[in-house]
Amino acid sequence: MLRFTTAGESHGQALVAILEGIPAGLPLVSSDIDAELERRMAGYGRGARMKIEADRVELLSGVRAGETLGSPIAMLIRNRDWENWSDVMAPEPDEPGRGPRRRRLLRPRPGHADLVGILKYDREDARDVLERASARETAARVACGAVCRRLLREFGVEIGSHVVELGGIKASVPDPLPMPLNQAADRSPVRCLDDKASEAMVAAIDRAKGEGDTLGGVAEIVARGVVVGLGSHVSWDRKLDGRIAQAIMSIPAVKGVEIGLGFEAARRPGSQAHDEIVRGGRAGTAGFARRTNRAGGLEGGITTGEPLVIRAAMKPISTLMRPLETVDLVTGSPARAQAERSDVTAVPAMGVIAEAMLALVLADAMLEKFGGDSLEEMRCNFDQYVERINRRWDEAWGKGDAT
Ligand code: EPS
Repeated sequence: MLRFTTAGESHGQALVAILEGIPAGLPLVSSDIDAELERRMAGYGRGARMKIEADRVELLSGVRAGETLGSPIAMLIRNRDWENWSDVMAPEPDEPGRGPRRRRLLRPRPGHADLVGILKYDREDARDVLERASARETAARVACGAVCRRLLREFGVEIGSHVVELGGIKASVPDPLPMPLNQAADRSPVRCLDDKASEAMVAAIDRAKGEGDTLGGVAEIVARGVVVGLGSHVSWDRKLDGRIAQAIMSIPAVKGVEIGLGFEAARRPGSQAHDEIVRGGRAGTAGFARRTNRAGGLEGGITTGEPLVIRAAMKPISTLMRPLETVDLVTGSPARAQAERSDVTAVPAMGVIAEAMLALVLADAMLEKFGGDSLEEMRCNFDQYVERINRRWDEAWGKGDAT
Protein backbone atom coordinates (compact mmCIF):
# COMPACT_ATOMS: atom_id res chain seq x y z
CA MET A 1 0.00 0.00 0.00
CA LEU A 2 2.55 2.46 1.24
CA ARG A 3 6.11 2.35 -0.03
CA PHE A 4 9.04 4.44 0.99
CA THR A 5 12.71 4.49 0.35
CA THR A 6 15.52 6.76 1.42
CA ALA A 7 18.94 7.57 -0.03
CA GLY A 8 21.88 9.64 1.11
CA GLU A 9 25.19 9.46 2.91
CA SER A 10 25.74 11.23 6.22
CA HIS A 11 28.23 13.75 4.78
CA GLY A 12 26.97 13.64 1.21
CA GLN A 13 25.04 16.47 -0.41
CA ALA A 14 21.61 15.57 0.85
CA LEU A 15 19.16 12.95 2.02
CA VAL A 16 16.35 11.96 -0.29
CA ALA A 17 13.08 10.20 0.52
CA ILE A 18 10.31 8.98 -1.72
CA LEU A 19 6.97 8.08 -0.19
CA GLU A 20 4.30 6.57 -2.38
CA GLY A 21 0.71 5.65 -1.57
CA ILE A 22 -0.52 8.71 0.34
CA PRO A 23 -4.00 9.50 -1.02
CA ALA A 24 -4.74 12.73 -2.87
CA GLY A 25 -6.24 15.68 -1.05
CA LEU A 26 -4.33 15.48 2.22
CA PRO A 27 -3.44 18.98 3.40
CA LEU A 28 0.34 19.07 3.70
CA VAL A 29 2.84 21.88 4.15
CA SER A 30 6.57 21.64 4.67
CA SER A 31 6.27 22.98 8.23
CA ASP A 32 4.38 19.76 9.17
CA ILE A 33 7.57 17.90 8.29
CA ASP A 34 10.08 20.48 9.56
CA ALA A 35 8.54 20.39 13.03
CA GLU A 36 9.33 16.68 13.28
CA LEU A 37 12.82 17.11 11.81
CA GLU A 38 13.52 19.68 14.47
CA ARG A 39 12.33 17.37 17.24
CA ARG A 40 14.66 14.64 15.97
CA MET A 41 17.67 16.93 16.14
CA ALA A 42 17.07 17.88 19.75
CA GLY A 43 17.93 15.95 22.90
CA TYR A 44 20.76 16.35 25.37
CA GLY A 45 23.81 14.29 24.50
CA ARG A 46 24.00 15.03 20.80
CA GLY A 47 27.35 16.07 19.34
CA ALA A 48 28.66 19.03 17.37
CA ARG A 49 27.03 17.87 14.14
CA MET A 50 23.61 18.91 15.32
CA LYS A 51 24.86 22.46 15.71
CA ILE A 52 25.91 22.47 12.07
CA GLU A 53 22.67 21.08 10.66
CA ALA A 54 19.29 22.81 10.60
CA ASP A 55 17.18 20.17 8.86
CA ARG A 56 14.50 21.51 6.53
CA VAL A 57 12.56 19.60 3.93
CA GLU A 58 12.17 20.63 0.31
CA LEU A 59 9.06 19.10 -1.21
CA LEU A 60 10.07 18.16 -4.74
CA SER A 61 6.96 16.37 -5.94
CA GLY A 62 3.59 14.96 -5.01
CA VAL A 63 2.27 18.14 -3.36
CA ARG A 64 0.61 21.10 -5.03
CA ALA A 65 -1.04 24.13 -3.46
CA GLY A 66 -0.79 22.61 -0.01
CA GLU A 67 -2.42 19.28 -0.89
CA THR A 68 -1.08 15.88 -1.82
CA LEU A 69 -1.74 14.69 -5.37
CA GLY A 70 -1.67 10.93 -4.80
CA SER A 71 1.62 10.76 -6.69
CA PRO A 72 4.98 9.86 -5.10
CA ILE A 73 6.10 12.49 -2.63
CA ALA A 74 9.80 13.21 -3.11
CA MET A 75 11.57 15.07 -0.34
CA LEU A 76 15.06 16.51 -0.03
CA ILE A 77 16.95 17.39 3.16
CA ARG A 78 20.28 19.04 2.49
CA ASN A 79 23.35 18.30 4.61
CA ARG A 80 24.88 21.59 5.63
CA ASP A 81 28.04 19.74 6.61
CA TRP A 82 28.54 18.81 2.93
CA GLU A 83 30.65 21.88 2.33
CA ASN A 84 33.20 20.59 4.86
CA TRP A 85 33.18 17.15 3.28
CA SER A 86 32.80 17.69 -0.44
CA ASP A 87 36.38 16.59 -1.19
CA VAL A 88 35.93 13.48 0.98
CA MET A 89 32.56 12.53 -0.49
CA ALA A 90 32.72 13.81 -4.10
CA PRO A 91 31.22 11.29 -6.52
CA GLU A 92 33.77 12.17 -9.23
CA PRO A 93 36.94 10.05 -9.52
CA ASP A 94 40.17 11.56 -8.23
CA GLU A 95 43.01 12.82 -10.39
CA PRO A 96 45.59 10.05 -10.92
CA GLY A 97 48.38 10.09 -8.32
CA ARG A 98 46.43 12.23 -5.85
CA GLY A 99 46.70 9.65 -3.07
CA PRO A 100 43.93 8.47 -0.77
CA ARG A 101 41.20 10.86 0.32
CA ARG A 102 41.34 12.25 3.83
CA ARG A 103 39.20 10.88 6.65
CA ARG A 104 39.63 7.23 5.82
CA LEU A 105 38.46 4.86 8.54
CA LEU A 106 40.81 1.90 8.80
CA ARG A 107 40.38 0.89 12.44
CA PRO A 108 36.80 -0.43 12.55
CA ARG A 109 34.66 0.36 15.58
CA PRO A 110 33.26 -2.63 17.46
CA GLY A 111 29.47 -2.49 17.29
CA HIS A 112 29.33 -0.40 14.10
CA ALA A 113 28.80 -1.68 10.56
CA ASP A 114 32.42 -0.75 9.70
CA LEU A 115 34.03 -4.19 9.58
CA VAL A 116 31.16 -6.37 8.39
CA GLY A 117 30.30 -3.74 5.79
CA ILE A 118 33.74 -3.65 4.17
CA LEU A 119 33.95 -7.45 4.23
CA LYS A 120 30.56 -7.83 2.58
CA TYR A 121 30.88 -4.98 0.07
CA ASP A 122 34.56 -5.53 -0.64
CA ARG A 123 35.67 -2.01 0.28
CA GLU A 124 38.96 -0.81 1.72
CA ASP A 125 37.87 2.34 3.52
CA ALA A 126 35.11 1.81 6.09
CA ARG A 127 33.88 5.32 5.27
CA ASP A 128 32.20 3.70 2.25
CA VAL A 129 30.05 1.84 4.79
CA LEU A 130 29.69 4.13 7.76
CA GLU A 131 28.39 7.04 5.73
CA ARG A 132 25.24 5.10 4.98
CA ALA A 133 25.13 3.16 8.26
CA SER A 134 25.04 6.54 10.02
CA ALA A 135 21.87 7.46 11.87
CA ARG A 136 21.78 10.61 9.76
CA GLU A 137 19.58 8.56 7.43
CA THR A 138 16.81 8.59 10.00
CA ALA A 139 16.08 12.25 9.15
CA ALA A 140 14.65 11.00 5.85
CA ARG A 141 12.52 8.44 7.68
CA VAL A 142 11.21 11.11 10.01
CA ALA A 143 10.19 13.17 6.96
CA CYS A 144 8.20 10.22 5.59
CA GLY A 145 6.75 9.53 9.03
CA ALA A 146 5.66 13.16 9.37
CA VAL A 147 3.54 12.86 6.23
CA CYS A 148 1.97 9.67 7.60
CA ARG A 149 1.38 11.37 10.93
CA ARG A 150 -0.47 14.12 9.07
CA LEU A 151 -2.68 11.47 7.43
CA LEU A 152 -3.30 9.69 10.73
CA ARG A 153 -4.29 12.97 12.36
CA GLU A 154 -7.26 13.12 9.97
CA PHE A 155 -8.48 9.94 11.67
CA GLY A 156 -7.88 11.08 15.24
CA VAL A 157 -4.57 9.27 15.85
CA GLU A 158 -1.98 10.95 18.07
CA ILE A 159 1.52 9.50 18.31
CA GLY A 160 4.03 10.47 20.97
CA SER A 161 6.99 9.09 22.87
CA HIS A 162 9.03 9.59 26.00
CA VAL A 163 12.29 8.26 27.40
CA VAL A 164 11.77 5.78 30.24
CA GLU A 165 15.39 4.78 30.81
CA LEU A 166 18.79 6.25 29.93
CA GLY A 167 22.24 5.11 31.01
CA GLY A 168 20.66 2.72 33.51
CA ILE A 169 18.53 5.46 35.15
CA LYS A 170 14.88 4.46 35.22
CA ALA A 171 12.13 7.07 35.15
CA SER A 172 8.85 6.67 36.95
CA VAL A 173 6.05 6.75 34.40
CA PRO A 174 2.91 8.75 35.21
CA ASP A 175 -0.40 6.94 34.87
CA PRO A 176 -2.27 8.15 32.93
CA LEU A 177 0.26 9.64 30.56
CA PRO A 178 -0.14 13.34 29.78
CA MET A 179 -1.98 14.33 26.62
CA PRO A 180 -0.68 15.31 24.15
CA LEU A 181 2.32 13.25 25.16
CA ASN A 182 4.95 15.08 23.11
CA GLN A 183 4.04 18.48 24.46
CA ALA A 184 5.06 17.24 27.93
CA ALA A 185 8.00 15.06 26.87
CA ASP A 186 9.63 17.65 24.61
CA ARG A 187 9.98 20.01 27.58
CA SER A 188 12.66 17.77 29.09
CA PRO A 189 16.17 17.90 27.59
CA VAL A 190 16.12 14.10 27.44
CA ARG A 191 12.38 13.80 26.66
CA CYS A 192 11.66 12.19 30.03
CA LEU A 193 8.47 12.87 32.03
CA ASP A 194 10.09 12.35 35.45
CA ASP A 195 11.95 15.57 36.37
CA LYS A 196 14.27 13.92 38.88
CA ALA A 197 15.21 11.12 36.52
CA SER A 198 15.61 13.68 33.74
CA GLU A 199 18.21 15.56 35.81
CA ALA A 200 20.02 12.35 36.69
CA MET A 201 20.09 11.37 33.01
CA VAL A 202 21.62 14.70 32.04
CA ALA A 203 24.28 14.24 34.74
CA ALA A 204 24.96 10.70 33.51
CA ILE A 205 25.43 12.00 29.97
CA ASP A 206 27.93 14.60 31.21
CA ARG A 207 29.78 11.91 33.14
CA ALA A 208 29.88 9.57 30.15
CA LYS A 209 31.13 12.38 27.95
CA GLY A 210 33.95 13.10 30.40
CA GLU A 211 34.89 9.44 30.35
CA GLY A 212 34.81 9.17 26.56
CA ASP A 213 31.90 6.77 26.81
CA THR A 214 28.38 6.51 25.38
CA LEU A 215 24.94 5.59 26.77
CA GLY A 216 21.89 3.66 25.63
CA GLY A 217 18.33 3.61 26.89
CA VAL A 218 14.69 2.85 26.33
CA ALA A 219 11.92 4.97 24.78
CA GLU A 220 8.21 4.27 25.00
CA ILE A 221 6.10 5.11 21.97
CA VAL A 222 2.35 5.50 22.31
CA ALA A 223 -0.33 5.84 19.63
CA ARG A 224 -3.78 6.91 20.83
CA GLY A 225 -7.04 6.96 18.93
CA VAL A 226 -6.26 3.94 16.75
CA VAL A 227 -9.37 2.21 15.46
CA VAL A 228 -10.06 -1.45 16.32
CA GLY A 229 -9.24 -3.90 13.52
CA LEU A 230 -5.96 -2.85 11.91
CA GLY A 231 -3.62 -5.72 11.02
CA SER A 232 -4.71 -9.35 10.91
CA HIS A 233 -4.37 -12.68 12.66
CA VAL A 234 -4.59 -14.74 9.46
CA SER A 235 -0.99 -14.76 8.22
CA TRP A 236 2.37 -14.14 9.82
CA ASP A 237 3.31 -11.17 7.70
CA ARG A 238 -0.02 -9.40 8.22
CA LYS A 239 0.22 -9.37 12.02
CA LEU A 240 0.57 -5.74 13.04
CA ASP A 241 2.72 -6.51 16.08
CA GLY A 242 5.28 -8.21 13.82
CA ARG A 243 5.21 -5.32 11.37
CA ILE A 244 5.70 -2.78 14.14
CA ALA A 245 8.55 -4.78 15.65
CA GLN A 246 10.38 -4.93 12.33
CA ALA A 247 9.96 -1.21 11.72
CA ILE A 248 11.22 -0.27 15.17
CA MET A 249 14.04 -2.81 15.15
CA SER A 250 15.32 -1.34 11.87
CA ILE A 251 16.25 1.90 13.64
CA PRO A 252 20.05 2.04 14.04
CA ALA A 253 21.25 0.70 17.42
CA VAL A 254 17.80 -0.57 18.49
CA LYS A 255 18.28 -4.03 19.94
CA GLY A 256 14.94 -4.80 21.56
CA VAL A 257 11.25 -4.10 21.05
CA GLU A 258 8.45 -4.73 23.52
CA ILE A 259 4.72 -4.39 23.01
CA GLY A 260 2.60 -3.74 26.09
CA LEU A 261 4.04 -5.68 29.02
CA GLY A 262 6.56 -7.25 26.64
CA PHE A 263 9.10 -9.44 28.47
CA GLU A 264 7.32 -8.79 31.76
CA ALA A 265 4.28 -10.72 30.48
CA ALA A 266 6.42 -13.85 30.32
CA ARG A 267 6.97 -13.65 34.08
CA ARG A 268 3.32 -13.29 35.08
CA PRO A 269 0.53 -15.83 35.40
CA GLY A 270 -2.18 -15.50 32.78
CA SER A 271 -4.60 -13.96 35.25
CA GLN A 272 -2.27 -10.96 35.56
CA ALA A 273 -1.06 -10.78 32.01
CA HIS A 274 -4.29 -10.22 30.07
CA ASP A 275 -6.87 -7.46 29.93
CA GLU A 276 -10.45 -8.08 31.00
CA ILE A 277 -13.04 -7.05 28.46
CA VAL A 278 -15.79 -4.66 29.47
CA ARG A 279 -18.36 -2.55 27.69
CA GLY A 280 -17.48 1.06 27.01
CA GLY A 281 -14.75 2.68 24.99
CA ARG A 282 -14.59 5.19 22.20
CA ALA A 283 -16.46 5.19 18.90
CA GLY A 284 -13.57 3.41 17.19
CA THR A 285 -13.72 0.44 19.55
CA ALA A 286 -17.24 -0.81 18.78
CA GLY A 287 -18.32 -0.29 22.38
CA PHE A 288 -15.76 -2.62 23.93
CA ALA A 289 -12.93 -1.63 26.23
CA ARG A 290 -10.24 -3.28 28.38
CA ARG A 291 -9.86 -2.80 32.12
CA THR A 292 -6.11 -2.65 31.64
CA ASN A 293 -3.85 -2.37 28.60
CA ARG A 294 -1.18 -4.95 29.29
CA ALA A 295 -1.41 -6.11 25.68
CA GLY A 296 -0.35 -2.66 24.51
CA GLY A 297 -3.28 -2.28 22.14
CA LEU A 298 -2.79 -5.46 20.13
CA GLU A 299 -4.38 -8.90 20.33
CA GLY A 300 -3.75 -11.54 17.69
CA GLY A 301 -1.86 -9.03 15.59
CA ILE A 302 -4.98 -6.81 15.42
CA THR A 303 -5.47 -3.43 17.10
CA THR A 304 -7.92 -3.44 20.00
CA GLY A 305 -8.62 0.29 19.96
CA GLU A 306 -6.69 0.74 23.21
CA PRO A 307 -3.50 2.81 22.98
CA LEU A 308 -0.62 1.11 21.21
CA VAL A 309 2.31 0.97 23.62
CA ILE A 310 5.73 0.05 22.25
CA ARG A 311 9.12 0.14 23.94
CA ALA A 312 12.38 0.31 22.04
CA ALA A 313 15.77 -0.41 23.62
CA MET A 314 18.80 1.28 22.12
CA LYS A 315 22.36 0.14 22.72
CA PRO A 316 25.02 2.79 23.44
CA ILE A 317 26.46 4.44 20.32
CA SER A 318 29.46 2.49 19.08
CA THR A 319 31.76 5.46 18.47
CA LEU A 320 33.72 5.83 21.70
CA MET A 321 36.14 8.65 22.39
CA ARG A 322 37.96 6.16 24.59
CA PRO A 323 37.89 3.42 22.00
CA LEU A 324 37.75 -0.36 22.33
CA GLU A 325 40.22 -2.78 20.85
CA THR A 326 40.11 -3.60 17.17
CA VAL A 327 42.42 -4.65 14.34
CA ASP A 328 44.22 -2.12 12.16
CA LEU A 329 43.22 -2.97 8.59
CA VAL A 330 46.54 -1.71 7.15
CA THR A 331 48.96 -3.47 9.48
CA GLY A 332 46.83 -6.32 10.85
CA SER A 333 47.99 -5.41 14.35
CA PRO A 334 45.85 -4.85 17.43
CA ALA A 335 44.83 -1.20 17.69
CA ARG A 336 42.31 1.13 19.26
CA ALA A 337 39.22 1.81 17.16
CA GLN A 338 39.03 5.12 15.36
CA ALA A 339 37.37 7.91 17.31
CA GLU A 340 35.07 9.88 15.03
CA ARG A 341 33.06 12.92 16.08
CA SER A 342 29.76 11.54 17.38
CA ASP A 343 26.99 11.79 19.97
CA VAL A 344 27.18 10.61 23.60
CA THR A 345 23.61 9.40 23.36
CA ALA A 346 20.77 9.64 20.85
CA VAL A 347 18.05 7.96 22.91
CA PRO A 348 15.77 11.06 22.93
CA ALA A 349 16.05 11.26 19.13
CA MET A 350 15.44 7.52 18.81
CA GLY A 351 12.00 8.01 20.40
CA VAL A 352 11.14 10.57 17.71
CA ILE A 353 12.38 8.24 14.97
CA ALA A 354 10.36 5.37 16.45
CA GLU A 355 7.25 7.58 16.35
CA ALA A 356 7.91 8.08 12.64
CA MET A 357 8.34 4.35 12.02
CA LEU A 358 5.15 3.62 13.93
CA ALA A 359 3.33 6.28 11.88
CA LEU A 360 4.53 4.61 8.68
CA VAL A 361 3.28 1.19 9.79
CA LEU A 362 -0.05 2.56 11.02
CA ALA A 363 -0.65 4.63 7.89
CA ASP A 364 0.08 1.52 5.82
CA ALA A 365 -2.39 -0.53 7.88
CA MET A 366 -5.04 2.20 7.59
CA LEU A 367 -4.61 2.34 3.82
CA GLU A 368 -4.82 -1.43 3.63
CA LYS A 369 -8.14 -1.43 5.47
CA PHE A 370 -9.71 1.78 4.21
CA GLY A 371 -7.85 2.28 0.92
CA GLY A 372 -8.92 5.10 -1.29
CA ASP A 373 -7.20 7.21 -3.92
CA SER A 374 -8.38 10.36 -2.21
CA LEU A 375 -8.60 11.37 1.43
CA GLU A 376 -12.36 11.78 1.01
CA GLU A 377 -12.78 8.23 -0.26
CA MET A 378 -10.67 6.91 2.61
CA ARG A 379 -12.73 8.92 5.08
CA CYS A 380 -16.00 7.50 3.69
CA ASN A 381 -14.68 3.96 4.05
CA PHE A 382 -13.45 4.69 7.56
CA ASP A 383 -16.68 6.36 8.72
CA GLN A 384 -18.76 3.57 7.26
CA TYR A 385 -16.71 0.94 9.07
CA VAL A 386 -16.85 2.72 12.43
CA GLU A 387 -20.56 3.31 12.05
CA ARG A 388 -21.19 -0.35 11.17
CA ILE A 389 -19.14 -1.89 14.00
CA ASN A 390 -20.92 0.34 16.50
CA ARG A 391 -24.38 -0.22 15.07
CA ARG A 392 -23.99 -3.97 15.12
CA TRP A 393 -23.70 -4.13 18.90
CA ASP A 394 -26.17 -1.35 19.49
CA GLU A 395 -28.69 -3.40 17.57
CA ALA A 396 -27.82 -6.67 19.28
CA TRP A 397 -28.14 -5.25 22.79
CA GLY A 398 -30.55 -2.43 22.34
CA LYS A 399 -29.43 1.05 21.38
CA GLY A 400 -27.87 3.19 24.04
CA ASP A 401 -26.39 0.38 26.17
CA ALA A 402 -22.94 0.64 24.68
CA THR A 403 -21.55 4.08 25.37
C1 EPS B 1 26.53 9.57 13.55
C2 EPS B 1 27.55 10.44 13.98
C3 EPS B 1 27.30 11.88 14.17
C4 EPS B 1 25.85 12.10 14.49
C5 EPS B 1 25.07 11.50 13.34
C6 EPS B 1 25.15 10.04 13.41
O1 EPS B 1 27.54 12.63 13.00
P1 EPS B 1 28.98 13.17 12.63
O2 EPS B 1 29.81 11.96 12.32
O3 EPS B 1 28.76 14.02 11.38
O4 EPS B 1 29.45 13.97 13.79
O5 EPS B 1 25.55 13.44 14.74
O6 EPS B 1 23.73 11.89 13.39
C7 EPS B 1 23.31 12.80 12.48
C8 EPS B 1 24.11 13.45 11.64
C9 EPS B 1 21.87 13.00 12.52
O7 EPS B 1 21.36 13.81 11.72
O8 EPS B 1 21.22 12.33 13.32
C10 EPS B 1 26.79 8.16 13.26
O9 EPS B 1 27.96 7.78 13.15
O10 EPS B 1 25.83 7.38 13.14
